[in-house]
Amino acid sequence: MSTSGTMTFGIIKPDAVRAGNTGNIIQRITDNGFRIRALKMMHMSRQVAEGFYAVHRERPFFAELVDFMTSGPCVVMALEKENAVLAWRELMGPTDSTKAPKGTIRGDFGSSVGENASHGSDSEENARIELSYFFNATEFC
Ligand code: FUP
Repeated sequence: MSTSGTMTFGIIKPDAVRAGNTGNIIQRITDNGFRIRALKMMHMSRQVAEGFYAVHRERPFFAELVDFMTSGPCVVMALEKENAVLAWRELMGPTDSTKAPKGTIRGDFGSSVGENASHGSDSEENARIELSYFFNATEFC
């Protein structure tokens, strides 16, 4: 039986990679039934980070967000599961790590609203946009 589910886009952010939590976070992802369809480590340029977060460019935290996302390598991922968008956001927890419950990725590995260890798409449409921003069709396994 094949249950392919849907895909979402995730990032293990530079704070979590720097702290040595890449493996811990990938373990949680697979323990929670996600299939990793694509994954790579990359160090975002300013242009790539600004393009990715273009929707936030007028927000007061935009410069800080781009500084943070370009501060070191991150890991970008295509994650597949039934209702992957919602399932991944539940596993990450709320945006602000200081308010995220223990047991969530942001609660356990993040430290603030900005340095929150992970990203996840907020809709299936944005998942498709974000996946194609970082991956070519040939990179999905
Ligand atoms: P999320 O969908 O949970 O990633 O959250 P948002 O789209 O609201 O925010 C995107 C990123 O902007 C967050 F991951 C962190 C950053 N951010 C701040 O740095 N300060 C804020 O007040 C809100 C968001």
